[in-house]
Amino acid sequence: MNKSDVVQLILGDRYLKQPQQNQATAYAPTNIALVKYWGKRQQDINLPVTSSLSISLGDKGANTTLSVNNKNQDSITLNNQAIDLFSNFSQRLSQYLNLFRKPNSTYFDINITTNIPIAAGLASSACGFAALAKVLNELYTWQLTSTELSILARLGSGSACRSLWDGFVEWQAGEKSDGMDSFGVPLDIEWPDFCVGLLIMQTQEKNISSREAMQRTIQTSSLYSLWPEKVNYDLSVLKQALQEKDFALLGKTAESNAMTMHALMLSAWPPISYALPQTVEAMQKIWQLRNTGLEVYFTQDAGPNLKLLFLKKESEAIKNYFPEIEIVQPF
Ligand code: 2P0
Repeated sequence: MNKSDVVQLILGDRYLKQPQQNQATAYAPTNIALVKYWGKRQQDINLPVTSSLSISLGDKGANTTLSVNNKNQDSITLNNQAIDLFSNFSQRLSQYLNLFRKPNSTYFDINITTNIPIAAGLASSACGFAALAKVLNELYTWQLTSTELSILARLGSGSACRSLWDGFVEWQAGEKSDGMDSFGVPLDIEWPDFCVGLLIMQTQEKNISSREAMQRTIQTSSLYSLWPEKVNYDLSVLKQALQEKDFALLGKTAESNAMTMHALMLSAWPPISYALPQTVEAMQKIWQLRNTGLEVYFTQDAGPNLKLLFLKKESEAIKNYFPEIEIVQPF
C-alpha cells in the first residue's frame, strides 16, 4: 500500500480529475501532542505504532492559498518570500500535490502564511499538510469529510491528521494495513481555562528531522519496546484527566510522556538530543516553580522549545517568570 493507493481509495472516480476552481484558501491550526506519536508501523503512509492525543492551537497555524497557474512548474511563497523549488520544503510539497493532479498538466502557485516558526519543533508540517488537504478539497470540490481529509493530511505528515479540528484530538492508530482506520477524532471536551505557553529558544531548522529521529529510535533504542505500553497507559490517564478537568493529572501525564519520548531518543544510537542548554535550564526552572506551588508543566517535541501547560489563573505568574513567553488559549 502506497500513498497513491490510499488517495485512489478515498477519491474513487474523483481521482486525478481537473480542479473545479482556479483558486482556494484554507486554514489549519497547528497542534501540540500531550501524548506523543513516536514511531511508525508503516513508513510510506505514516501509520503510527501507537495512538496519540493533541491540543490544537486555535489561531496559530497555516493559511494556504492554491491558485492554478499557466506555467509548467509550481511556485511557492512562504510568508511572502519565494522558496527555491529545489529545497526540501518545496520538493515535499510538490510531491504531495503530485498525488492529486494529472502528471504534467496542472501546476500551482502556492502561498503559505504561517505565524509559527517553521521546523522549530512547533509542528509546522502538521498545520501545513492539514491546510493543504483542506484547500485541495475546495479546489477540486471533492466534498470529503473531515475524517477523510485527516487520512489525506496524514500522508503528508503523520501529526497533520490531528490538525483538522480545534480542541483536543485523538489520532487513533488503527490496525488496517491501508490505514483507513488511522485518523484524528475530536474529543467532545471544552476547557476554556487551558493555556499553552510557547517558550521559543531557537527558530532555526533542526539538525535531524523528526522523521529520521523516529526511525533511528525504533531501529536502535533498546527501550523502544516499552513505549507502546507507556502510551496506552498515558492515553487512558489523560482522557480521565480531561473528563474530570484534573489539571495536575493532565500536566503530570503530558510531561512524563514527553520526557519518556526524549529518553528513548537519548538511548538511540547515535544518540539524539533536541535540548539546548536553555531547554534544560527552563525545565529546571519549571520544576523549581512547581515545588513552590505553581501549577505549571511542560511538553517538548522534536526541537529545543518548550510548551508550558497551565491554567488561566496562573497566566500573570507565568508571564513574570518567563517574560518572553507567548501564551495561546486554545478555546
Ligand atoms: C507528535 N512529533 O506527536 C510528535 C512528537 C514530534 C514529537 O509528530 O514523519 O512531522 O511526517 O509523520 O508528524 C513530528 O513528526 O512526522 C511529530 P512524519 P511528523 O507531535
